[in-house]
Amino acid sequence: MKRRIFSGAQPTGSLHIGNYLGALRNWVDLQSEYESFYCIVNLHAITLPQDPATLRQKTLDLARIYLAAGIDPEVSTIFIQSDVSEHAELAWVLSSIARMGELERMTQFKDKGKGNRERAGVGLFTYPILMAADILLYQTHLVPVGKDQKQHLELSRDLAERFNRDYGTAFVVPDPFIPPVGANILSLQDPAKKMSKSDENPNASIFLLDEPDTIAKKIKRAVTDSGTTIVFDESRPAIHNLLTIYHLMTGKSANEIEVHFQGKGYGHLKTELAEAVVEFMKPFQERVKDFDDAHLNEILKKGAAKARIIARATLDDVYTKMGVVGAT
Ligand code: ATP
Ligand code: LTN
Repeated sequence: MKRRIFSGAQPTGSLHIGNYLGALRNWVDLQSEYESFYCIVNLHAITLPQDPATLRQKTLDLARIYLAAGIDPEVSTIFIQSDVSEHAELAWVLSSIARMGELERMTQFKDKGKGNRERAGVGLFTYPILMAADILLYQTHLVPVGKDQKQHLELSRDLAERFNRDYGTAFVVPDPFIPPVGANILSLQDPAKKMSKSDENPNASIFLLDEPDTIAKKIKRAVTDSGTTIVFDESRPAIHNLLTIYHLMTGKSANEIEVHFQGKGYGHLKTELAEAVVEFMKPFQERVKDFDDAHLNEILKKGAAKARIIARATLDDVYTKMGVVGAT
């Protein structure tokens, strides 16, 4: 039997090349080797305020992006989180075994809650428990994510191990898959931050659906550093980031790239990088138009039906092990 993958993205904002290079690309590459489940995590999205009509639209748009990126619905299961209510149910169970202290240590809560504990939503605080439920419901072996999710994955592992120890084995303990290159694409405007959907500066991120002109403009405006040589040097994060994107978009090796740009300036690098990104994105941007809403809904419905069977079996086992039973 194939080992399982689970991963997901939130239907908020617009997907950027960081999401693609850190996560989606690996979902596509690994989908046939594993039995893969790719979820649109709308229940995670509501941990911050969302406009209902926009959220509805973005949910379907994200399915379109999964497909255009190369996730094959004949191979992988694609579904919407809220279509499988077991996610919320298992999250409740896990919230009873998770500890305040371990959630307090989650850095994403501190970032997204903007340090204001009094006003931050409780859902934002317990967000990593829902993520653990997502993963553990499917007896997942591998979770391909970007580096920012590493801490959440560690919590998922801890919760699985704790439950298995206290009540008997119900869960596979999942491993993260964080790619060696591309797991932390940085903001084009501030290399101290990761590229993020929620960055208020639109020049910080290249979105998967950006027009070629916009891509070129954003890259032209990207901050660089005071050096002049174009080499992979981690102590110069801005140039390192641009070169990493170039490497992943062209498939050229670091050595080839350094030789290619020897004696050339930042302007030259930016022009070639923009061309490479536009070229890379072209087939994806064409494919996105291929999927109409009816077709997407059909895929998502089928996906949810398949996911629900596995999710229910895990939840029944969990309830049985804990002595949670209804009237018979
Ligand atoms: P953001 O922080 O960009 O607002 P998010 O992390 O909340 O978004 P999701 O859509 O849930 O966004 O993320 C999908 C995947 O993209 C996750 O696996 C995440 O680790 C990955 N990811 C997000 N930002 C980056 C980045 N800058 N570099 C690499 N991977 C990233
Ligand atoms: N927390 C993730 C999204 C997410 C996820 C998951 C990723 C929710 N559930 C399960 C992998 C597996 C994020 O914010 N990027």
